[in-house]
Amino acid sequence: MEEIKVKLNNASAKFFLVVSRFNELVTRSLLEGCVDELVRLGVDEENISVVWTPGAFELPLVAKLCAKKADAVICLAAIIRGETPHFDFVSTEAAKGIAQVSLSTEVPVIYGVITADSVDQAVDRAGTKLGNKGRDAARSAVEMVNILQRLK
Ligand code: INI
Repeated sequence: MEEIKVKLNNASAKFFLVVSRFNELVTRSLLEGCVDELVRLGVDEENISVVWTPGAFELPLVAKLCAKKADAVICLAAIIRGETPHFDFVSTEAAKGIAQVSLSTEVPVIYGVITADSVDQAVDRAGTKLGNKGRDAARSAVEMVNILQRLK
């Protein structure tokens, strides 16, 4: 039986981080956690580029263009439920779009998106009580780059 398990570090891969400016208080913390974790995993800061988008809805298109230049793209956003159905439209399209970009480009596009009912819940997942989803996204990105390098 062959079992593929890859290491969780990579010194030479290039990462594009696509970050939503909507709920910037939260997404800046996701970005900080993500960059810090990438560097801890051996990624050279020179190999990290950051692109800001207006909101989560715009992540897929920008991620698609970034995928042409990167070994992995990490999408970071915070979608917080409000009084309108906007939350459902934005979160569905962001998730669907990110998955589509990854499958069509064969570049890992990581879903580092918090969906929460309140700002407090989002903050909990952006570096306080419940970890930092940006850090989790960094680890997933490095692992996926290494898996693809092994499989291709
Ligand atoms: N974008 C987010 O990233 N988070 C949200 O919580 C959010 N809400 O709730 O509206 C949001 N909306 C903006 C959207 O992503 C687009 O930028 C906008 O609709 C323009 O296309």
